[in-house]
Amino acid sequence: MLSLFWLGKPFKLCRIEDENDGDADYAKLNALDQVPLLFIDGDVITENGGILNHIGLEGVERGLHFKPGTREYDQLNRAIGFISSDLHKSFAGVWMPEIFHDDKKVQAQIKDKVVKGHLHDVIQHANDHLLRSITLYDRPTVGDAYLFALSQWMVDLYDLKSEFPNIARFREALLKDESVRKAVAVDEGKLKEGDGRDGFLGHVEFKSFVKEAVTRKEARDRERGEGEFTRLKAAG
Ligand SMILES: N[C@@H](CCC(=O)N[C@@H](CS)C(=O)NCC(=O)O)C(=O)O
Repeated sequence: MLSLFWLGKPFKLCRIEDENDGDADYAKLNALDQVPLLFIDGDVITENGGILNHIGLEGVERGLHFKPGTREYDQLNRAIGFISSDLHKSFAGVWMPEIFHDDKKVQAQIKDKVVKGHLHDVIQHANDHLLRSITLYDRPTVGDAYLFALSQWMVDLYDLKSEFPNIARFREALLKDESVRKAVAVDEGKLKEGDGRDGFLGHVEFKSFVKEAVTRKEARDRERGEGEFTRLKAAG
């Protein structure tokens, strides 16, 4: 979401306030039933890496990504890969310990072990090797937007200033940015309306979004004579 604020093109947000608000038809948009999802011109893009590269390449001139074929482009994709596969997924033991064990007591032990062990090590890597200065690449990119979103989850788990000082400095620097503060306010449910200045046009309700998006996606798939992954399957 932060990367969309930085891009500045018109967008609406759809939030799932409560998992019980689920809509079975959402799986027609993302068979993994996960967020985030970017719906653009009747097409669906899922996976943080897929979405961020799309937004980033729209915003190369704004500094959100780098031109394909450059060393910086490869480096930023590498960073997004690390953030997506290592860092993001390492929170699973904290947010969803039930996928590892049914017993609540064991779940609490899993969470504790992950926070003190594996997750700590991965954040340490980000702190020591990923953050060269106060941002990933001397200017805020879509990678920084992703890292910032995950750093929001770290705040309640760690004393960032003493344990991961580079992450703490990174957050402090980004929080001076008006778009970052807006994105946080939206995330906390404190900002509902957009004034369109930075592209934000407010919210769209979940069920009506799913209904319209499914209709448009199916029409688009029919036009092209393909479903998701058809071409990939044919190639593979
Ligand atoms: N590989 C996906 C992971 C996305 C992900 O883990 N999303 C979580 C929220 S942070 C989710 O939707 N969880 C619900 C579920 O898995 O049912 C990506 O990078 O976008």
